[in-house]
Order: sequence, then C-alpha cells, then structure tokens
Amino acid sequence: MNASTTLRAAAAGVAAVVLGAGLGELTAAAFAPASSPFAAIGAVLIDIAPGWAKESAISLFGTADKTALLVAIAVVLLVVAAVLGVLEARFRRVGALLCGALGVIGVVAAVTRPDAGGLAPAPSIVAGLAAALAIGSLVRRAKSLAPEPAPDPIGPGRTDAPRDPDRRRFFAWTGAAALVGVAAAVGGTLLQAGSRAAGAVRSALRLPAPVAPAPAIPDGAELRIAGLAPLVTPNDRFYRIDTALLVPQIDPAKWSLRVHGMVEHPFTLSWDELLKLPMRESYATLTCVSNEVGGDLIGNAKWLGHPIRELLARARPHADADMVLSRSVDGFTASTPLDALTDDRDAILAIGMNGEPLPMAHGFPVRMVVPGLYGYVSATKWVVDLEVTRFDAATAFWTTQGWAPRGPIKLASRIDVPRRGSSVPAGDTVIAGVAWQQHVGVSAVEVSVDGAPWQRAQLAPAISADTWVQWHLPWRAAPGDHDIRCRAISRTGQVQTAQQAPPAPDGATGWDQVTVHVT
Ligand SMILES: Nc1nc2c(c(=O)[nH]1)N[C@H]1C(S)=C(S)[C@@H](COP(=O)(O)O)O[C@H]1N2
Ligand SMILES: [Mo]
Repeated sequence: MNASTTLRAAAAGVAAVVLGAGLGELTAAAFAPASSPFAAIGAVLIDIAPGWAKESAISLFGTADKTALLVAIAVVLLVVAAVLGVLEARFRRVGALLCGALGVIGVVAAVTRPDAGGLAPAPSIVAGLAAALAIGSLVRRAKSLAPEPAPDPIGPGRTDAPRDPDRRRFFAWTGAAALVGVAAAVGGTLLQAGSRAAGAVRSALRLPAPVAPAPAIPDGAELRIAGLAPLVTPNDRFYRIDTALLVPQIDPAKWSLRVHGMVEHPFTLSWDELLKLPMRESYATLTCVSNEVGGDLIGNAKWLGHPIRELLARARPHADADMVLSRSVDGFTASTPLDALTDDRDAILAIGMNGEPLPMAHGFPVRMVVPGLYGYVSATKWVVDLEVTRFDAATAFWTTQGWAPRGPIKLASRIDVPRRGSSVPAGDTVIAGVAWQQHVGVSAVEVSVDGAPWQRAQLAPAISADTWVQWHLPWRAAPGDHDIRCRAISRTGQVQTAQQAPPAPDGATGWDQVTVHVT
C-alpha cells in the first residue's frame, strides 16, 4: 500500500467515524438524550477515573472540565478512526468490525448509566452500524484508485485537482460522509437545545410563596466595594461542580423522591405533593471541598425549599441510624449526618434559587441544601432518593475516592481586593474580602500587611451564621511590593489556622495571601 492510499484510507476512516458519531448524536437527541454515545462514554470515564484525575481536571479546567473531557474524547476518537481506516485497507472487514466494537462500547456505557432509558442502546447501535458500513465502502473506493499520476509536465497549478473520475468520486463520497456526520451532530445539538422539555416546564413554573420568607438582608451587609464578591451570587455566576457530563433533564411531573431505608414509614413524594408543603426561604453559602485557599468554588444564594427534617419526621428513622445517603437521578450520592438534617438548621429540599426555579445545572427540579457542610456530602442536585442508613453500612460517591465521609466546612477567609498580582496606585485604598464558616459564623477578620501585627478588619453584618460575611480594612498603600494576608476568627473563638492543607481529604486550610504592586 503506497503512502497516498494510506492517507486516503485514513481519511476514509475519519469520515466514516464522523458520520457514525454524528448520526449517533442525532439519534440520541431524537430518542434518548441522556444516551449520546459521546456523553455515555464520557460519563463512564468520569466514574472510573481515579480521584486524583478528577481533582486535577477540576483544578486545571475548573468548571470547563467537562468541555475539556469531550474535546479529549473527540481527539482520541479521530486518531482511532484514522487508524481504523488504514486497518480496513490492509485487512478487509477489520476496520468495520472495530467500528462495530466502538458501537458496542457505546452501548455498554449507555445502558449502565443510572439514568438509562429503554432506548439507551439505540444511538450507539446507529453510530456503530453507520461507521462500519461507511468505512467498508469508502476504503474500498480508496484502494481501487489508480496510483497517483506523475506530475503534469505542462506546468504547475494543474496537478492538484483530481481529474480522474474515480478519484473525484472518492473525495466526493468521503467529503459527503464527513459533512453529513457534522451536520447530524450539529442538528442533534440544536434539537436537544430546542426541545428541552424540562427547560420549557422550568420557564413556565411559578414558585409557591414561602410561609417563612428569608429575613431581610441587614443594612450594611453589602459593602459595595468594586472587585469584592457580591453578597448574593447571581445564578449565572454561581460556581458549578458535579460529575454530570450532560445536565440531567427531569420533567417535574415525572420526578419523585423516595424516602426509605432504616425508617418506620417509607414513602414516596411527588412533585405536586412537594409543592403543597410549606416552603421556607433562607440564605446559605455553598462551598466545594475542592476550593483552594483563595479559590472561588463558593457562592451565596437565597434558597426556597421544604425542611428535610419534616420529611424525616414523617418517615421516622430508627434510633441507630446516623446518616442519610442522598442519590441523584444520575447516580451521584452524598452521605449527610442525620443530625445535620434533623436539627434546627435550614436543611432543605430546595426548589428555588434567588427567586427562580433552580437552574437546570444547579439541580432542577429539586436539590438538597444543608448549611455547614461541603457540597459533596450534602448538596445533592437532581435528588430522587433519600436512604436513611449508617456511616458504617454505606459509602457515598466521593468517600469511595478517599474523601472524608463527613464534611463540615472549615473556617476560611479570602482577600478579593486588591486583586492578587495587581498594581494599585499609592495612597488611601481598601483591603476587602469575604469570610465564612457556615452554621458557626464569623466574629472577626484580621489582616496583616508585610508581616506586621494583625489588625482587625471591619466586619459587615452577616445575613446569618449560614452565610459568608464581607469585611474591609482601609489601607494607606506605600509604593513597593506588599504582601497581604488575612485570617478569620469564628463565633466560637477558633482562629483560622496558618497550617496549609490541600483540599483532600476534608477541605483546604491556610491563610489567603495576596501580593500587590503599589506604584
Ligand atoms: N447530582 C449531583 N449533585 C451534586 C454533585 C454531583 O456531582 N452530582 N456535586 C456536589 C458538589 S461536590 C458540590 S460542591 C455542589 C455544587 O453545587 P453547585 O454546582 O450548585 O454550585 O453540588 C453537589 N451536588
Ligand atoms: Mo464539591
């Protein structure tokens, strides 16, 4: 096989796989949105990836980690496709068989997802079949072409266009296959975006009024300093962390919550039943355990929901139960201490976020919000199941990856102003930031510039102990480089530790530090 046949076979392989993948996406969009071959394989990779890989993906790509994964899968698939084309040219049927095998991998990935529907295998079957048929026929055409003609002696500029009709037909078919594949993929994506039934229901939804509205935000709680995180994080700026490659699309009419396990009275709650229950509104600051010192995986919102303790009271947990394992529609699980769900804090089944139904990516229609605990042990989005159990009998998603089974939020503070690494003009300016230890509360923040003794910052009033609090300190900035640190003191008198710890296994510690250049 000469070099140009090899190249053409590789191109044929790529075109065939693009065709298959595109038709697979289109089939998924039409019949089984959660089962796109891409998404299913991506989801399996996320599940089987070792914890360190997931953590480095989060720290490397942040909330774009899923896009990065999809791009990586696409690149690997294209390389594999080229190799399959060459294999098919060497050994007839082998490339086609391996295309079929890729389809089978897609089927297995799709049907083993916890949210797989009856049509879950369909997109990968279509993808595998289309790619196998196309690769066979395209590679056959590639091989039947006459060898490359000698360069045209008449002159340059006339040799590049394939003049031989077989050649033209090969390029036309290969190009058409790739084009149809891309068009199908684009069409599928548009179809998914346009016909998101759950999204339409969400837009039309009117939230019930709370029987207990959130207390008014105290005067002065919002410092209004440019560059300081707003006291309440807008929904579209709220950090998003989860293992869901495709945001689950749940039609509330089909949603239900099963409450079971070590209880006297297991029951199932429907969406209509939930909406009739009294709703409370409260502010709570969510934090991700993966948040580094100084990081932004934290946000504060006004949540609307029904207290989980009421549901648990109805179910009547056994005396020896000590944990609730919550499960989302896509299989994620969190282990929450039973105490945190039955004491008087605002642990809720939330349906509203900042006055709107939960955004799809933040758990529509129902998620958990438990003040005081990191998200991975409490904030289950798209929640469909609460199993009352024991820490020694069940293990949640991240705990199996080595994270702590219980995740109380650690005392922390962050400098937002001046921005790290920035230059500021000399003179009177301000140092400002946020501090938090949800459900405990912050009583003071201290700042040290260039290692000088700690100075008390002015603490704005907190909305509640469950929310972060803003602070600021006037600062006369002298020219030169400066090093600013901060530390918080909790309402119980704990001083934020200087000891540096990474996020794993139970949350980062250490003082935030910002270097600024004053000119
Ligand atoms: N279903 C589901 N819920 C989940 C997760 C997840 O991966 N899947 N991640 C949790 C983690 S680690 C955090 S920090 C919070 C983040 O919530 P947010 O994306 O609304 O900010 O959701 C929690 N709930
Ligand atoms: Mo998290």
